[in-house]
Amino acid sequence: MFTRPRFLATAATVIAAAALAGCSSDAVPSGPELTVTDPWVKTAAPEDMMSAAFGTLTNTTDHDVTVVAATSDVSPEIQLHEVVGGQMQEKDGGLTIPAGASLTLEPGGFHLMLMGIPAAIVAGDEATFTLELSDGETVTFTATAKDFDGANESYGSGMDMSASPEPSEG
Ligand SMILES: [Cu+2]
Repeated sequence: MFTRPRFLATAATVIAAAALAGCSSDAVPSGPELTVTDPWVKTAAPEDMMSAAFGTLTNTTDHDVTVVAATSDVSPEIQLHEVVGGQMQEKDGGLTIPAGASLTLEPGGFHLMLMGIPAAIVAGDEATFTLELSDGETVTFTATAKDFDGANESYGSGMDMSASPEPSEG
């Protein structure tokens, strides 16, 4: 048996990260900063109190876009939620979509949380949502309601809504 130890000199490669140049402030986007694809909202009965909306948000600009709030005709209050360690919570600072990238809102991940829905949301219903961006722009989209069983468990276990009927924010 014959082995020859070999030592390979490896040239270190230095990669210099190019600083991102600030883009022209004159550019005014002609279309929406965000496009929303495949939006849907989970069907719910009023006694459920809560529902959630999902979809894919695509940033059409060359800068980060942050959704800071959302409103809808089917819910008096909407929170921006994320799921961390199996529990959902409000996403501090809103939902940021990097330049040119997409963020998918899906069961088990980011979602728009509908709080205190006043009326049933039944399959096939169309709900209008408006996203408020950090720069003051708004993006409106229509989501179709569809049944989704899986979301019940994760939302029920993630939030003790039933245990604290009174608002505890403050
Ligand atoms: Cu939630």
